[in-house]
Amino acid sequence: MTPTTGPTSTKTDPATLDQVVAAIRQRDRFICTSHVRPDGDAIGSAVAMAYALRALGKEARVVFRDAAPGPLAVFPGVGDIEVTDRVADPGDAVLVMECGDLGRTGVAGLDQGFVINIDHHPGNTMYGHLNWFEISAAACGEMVFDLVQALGVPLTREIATHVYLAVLTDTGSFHYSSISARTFDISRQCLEAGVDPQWVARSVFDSNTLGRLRLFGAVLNRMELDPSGRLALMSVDQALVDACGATYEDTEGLVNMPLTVKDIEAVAFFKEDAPGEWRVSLRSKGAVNVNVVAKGFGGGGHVNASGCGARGALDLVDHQGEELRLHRVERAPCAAGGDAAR
Ligand SMILES: [Mn+2]
Repeated sequence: MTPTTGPTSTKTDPATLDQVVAAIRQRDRFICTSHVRPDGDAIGSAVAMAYALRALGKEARVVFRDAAPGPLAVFPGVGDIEVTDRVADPGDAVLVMECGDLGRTGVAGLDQGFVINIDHHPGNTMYGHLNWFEISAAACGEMVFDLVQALGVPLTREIATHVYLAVLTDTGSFHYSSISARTFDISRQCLEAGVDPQWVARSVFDSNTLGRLRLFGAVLNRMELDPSGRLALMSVDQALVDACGATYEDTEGLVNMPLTVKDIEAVAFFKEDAPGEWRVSLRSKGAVNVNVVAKGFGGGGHVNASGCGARGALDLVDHQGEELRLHRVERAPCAAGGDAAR
């Protein structure tokens, strides 16, 4: 097991799942949502949950502040996602998945409803009327899988496809330390339910635009290493994005590329939101803990994947021992939610 920081595993007792099931059974109209700039786990968890609720004869809207990443448009139900930053009617309950705090949704008005918090991010603020938190889940989609079973809903191909999407993307294509035997057992059941893993992988990973490929090349070309050769520093700004004919969304996944080099153990990827204002994505391998760095800057996330905000120049970052330290960069709140991911 990779050591964790912050609140260590507080796996909720099984009674919590029963409470969530009971709360769902008592209600009819739901909103399913997740975080801004949704990833595969956010989309997969919310859409799978909506399918399960509809199978129970309930009404379910899927609401996101931002549209799904382009490659996910081909997944079932994604076309029905409502993109908005405000809901007037929160229904009978709001299922918030994958969010450490309610603000991560970027959607106003959700706090007016009965909030069910389903999440696996360390540091979850337990903001819901019901809070189901499992730090050991490799993806929020694993929790959704459990909930679907507990609700007695058959694992349809649509639900299984979204659970598998969540697991595949949140484990970094089965790379990360969060993977358990359960992860594979859930994946097995998804395949038995009709998921085509090759179709999912090709849809997610082999659906890039040319602009995205050019942007990857440009950013990697100007990547720098610290003197130890263990820390990679990357940055992107609007000018580079424009020059490549890409968008900021096209940087998704790019932060993980340097870790494919054997000797590189950590990555700091600075994305400029405004002049001198950076959203920082931090990634690492093994015992290198980037969560402590992110926390020092008002951000958060996981041991191997965290995010924070920062202000200042880029040449002020270095690497000490097993810890990354960002020096002399003014601490900034993680207003944009950073890019904790996963
Ligand atoms: Mn996740």
